[in-house]
Amino acid sequence: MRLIKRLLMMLVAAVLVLPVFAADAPKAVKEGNRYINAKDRAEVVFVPAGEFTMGSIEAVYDNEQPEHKVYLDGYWIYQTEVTVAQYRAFCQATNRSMPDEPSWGWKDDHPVGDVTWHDATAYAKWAGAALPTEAQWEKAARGTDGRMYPWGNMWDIAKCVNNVGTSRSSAAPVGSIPADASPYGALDMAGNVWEWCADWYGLAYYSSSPAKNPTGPADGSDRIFRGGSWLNEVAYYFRCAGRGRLDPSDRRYYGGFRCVVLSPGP
Ligand SMILES: [Ca+2]
Repeated sequence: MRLIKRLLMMLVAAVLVLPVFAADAPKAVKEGNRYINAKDRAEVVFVPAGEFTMGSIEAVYDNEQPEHKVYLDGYWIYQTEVTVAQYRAFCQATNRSMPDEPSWGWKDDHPVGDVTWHDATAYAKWAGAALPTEAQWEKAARGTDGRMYPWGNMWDIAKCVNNVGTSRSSAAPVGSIPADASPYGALDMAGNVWEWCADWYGLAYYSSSPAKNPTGPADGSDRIFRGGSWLNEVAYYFRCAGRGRLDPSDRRYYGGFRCVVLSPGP
């Protein structure tokens, strides 16, 4: 009986603590701060306001040129891609169907894939968030020093979920490689799954984009898709400046997303 009483007391204590955790918002906005997004329990990291270097000097594709300075207001970005468990909760809450199951099955801690840009946008809205702009995505991945990969300038096969000679056959749990951390602590920005961004794709957009908070061309046919995936076999695709694109109604089983939050609350 004593054991049962103790278990009941622990249960009551847990219930009392939960609402406090759910309201766990940052008390101050500063670099390194983190909080949990109440809606989907996603961990979110802060990217402080300021300039960063966007694009590449020596690009294989012209669409990364010119390298240029961009100023962004501060924002919060999900530490990892949205997971299968999070996306399933969204589907259940909004009466949607899950995408087709991948060959390795749905695993709760894997990034969700096979979602369209419209699906990703709907999730972000449901979560009280948004898709990152292309500039927000790139700054979160590379910081302010113009580095090539989230961890630095040298390619390292061990530092992201990739298929560069690894014969991978699936995605991996989000955040499973701590060394794949950006200067702000965002994980999996190189590899695991490609990630939708909010912007339309524009081949020459960098030649005319605004220097402050760019949001992409006014229209287009494809949306931005960033960061490479577990399926890519060439290191080139994992560079922070690399620009992928895809029809917003298309879906790839190696493509998912993460969100940004502009106003995280008190
Ligand atoms: Ca990724």
